[in-house]
Amino acid sequence: TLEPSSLSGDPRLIVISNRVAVPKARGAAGAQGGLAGALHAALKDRKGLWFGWSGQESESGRTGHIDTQTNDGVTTATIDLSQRDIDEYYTGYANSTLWPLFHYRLDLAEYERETGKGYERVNERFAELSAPLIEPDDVVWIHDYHLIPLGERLRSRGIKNRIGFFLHIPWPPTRLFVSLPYHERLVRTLLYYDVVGFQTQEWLDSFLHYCENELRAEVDETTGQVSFEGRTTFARAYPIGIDWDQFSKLGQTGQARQAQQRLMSSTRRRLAMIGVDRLDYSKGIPERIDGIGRFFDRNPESIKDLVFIQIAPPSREDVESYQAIREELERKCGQINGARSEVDLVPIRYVNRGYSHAELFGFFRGSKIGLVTPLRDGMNLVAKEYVAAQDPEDPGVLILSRFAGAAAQLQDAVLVNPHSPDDIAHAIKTALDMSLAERKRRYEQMVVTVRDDNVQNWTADFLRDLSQPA
Ligand code: ADQ
Repeated sequence: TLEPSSLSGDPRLIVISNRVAVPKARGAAGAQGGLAGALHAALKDRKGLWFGWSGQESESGRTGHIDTQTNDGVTTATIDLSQRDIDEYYTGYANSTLWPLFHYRLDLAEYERETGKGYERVNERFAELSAPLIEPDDVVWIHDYHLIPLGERLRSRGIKNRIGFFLHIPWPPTRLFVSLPYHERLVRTLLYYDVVGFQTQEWLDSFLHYCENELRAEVDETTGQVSFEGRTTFARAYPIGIDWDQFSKLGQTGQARQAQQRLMSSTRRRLAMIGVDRLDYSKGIPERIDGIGRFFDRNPESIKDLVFIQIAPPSREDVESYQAIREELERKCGQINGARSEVDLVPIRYVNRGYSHAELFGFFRGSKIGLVTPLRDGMNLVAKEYVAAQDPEDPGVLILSRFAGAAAQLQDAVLVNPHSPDDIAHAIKTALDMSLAERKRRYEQMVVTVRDDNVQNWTADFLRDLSQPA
């Protein structure tokens, strides 16, 4: 019998990312959301393979043990890492060097030789263990800042396949990026890919600027073609989206309805404003709380009409700056609540846990204002989920940072400078005063983008470019 993959003629797909979302984790509360589902769908269509770290610590990574499982036509192949690998590659270079630098936080970026070496060592280990799994016609798609050098490492092992790379986070301006020791070495490895994808034109432009001005590569800005040392790479913007079909259906689930009900009955007549983020300094949560504090200072009478709910499960707790942000947030929420609460009235509810997408849908729908105010964000899918969850007849207002990648697409949000408490306070006032007609007009513009630029189209666009030699 003909398999679907041979019917469509698509080559087999290999996805390589730091972590692998095993099928049973789908739909569970967590930070992988629509992306894991979309990659699974693409892998399923093409009888693909997903390779990455298991998330487990053990010495077996050294012996080259690969744990393989096949479910639903998708094979996952995972390896463990040693504690030293995790400390240097993951907690160290990826999350304490590249993450802060790429989010414009030079003040938090640590430049340590040892972790840089660990990063290269683990990328080499990924290449060593994944290369034998790659067959000549496979198309290989590598994800995110943990694995920038992996394509070049695979090439050095003789892999000639089409290999693409997608960066989920911003690409910083050249003047910041050159503060990274060995920055040129890192960018050179990117030019071994056939296609390099970014979330927005802005990040793409920064990358091309570096290639042209630091590397002296030949750059065609209209096509994104970068020619360097006899090789050609295409750099393009592919804005990621949500799984619209799956997410928009959640509104019909009992879980979503109950969550909305629970939220609304607990706030009684007060209007809910909501923020949902991983607890990360890039998300601008303390700055958001300052903005809300400023709003209450200016409009003390509104304490009885408004409640702000911040959902933020801890992440990357091994990194010091993440412990610091957690403490800062607890202090700020405590201060505002201490100063402004009544016995039966607490202005800020701060919840340190994750929820399922169905529950989040209900919370979003029950909230008249969605506050998405990262200081810097590759895209930000929460902004899109908030829009997707609104009632078309009575939609809430999205307040969105102009520094989120999503702002390039969601121009009908109320755009703010997340560093400015005044700006956030003013935006809240604007949202509260907004007429139904205006709310609907903005929602209708945004929902078209959220629906059409969905994660399936993102996958298809990237793989189309990767599969066709240009
Ligand atoms: P993240 O920084 O994790 O992703 P984001 O895109 O906002 O940021 O969120 C990803 C998913 O996590 C969303 O589906 C969201 O619902 C879920 N999530 C967030 N907080 C949650 C919570 N408290 N409880 C449950 N689920 C929660 C990185 C980049 C982004 C980019 C994505 C995808 O930093 O800029 O949009 O990858 O490319």
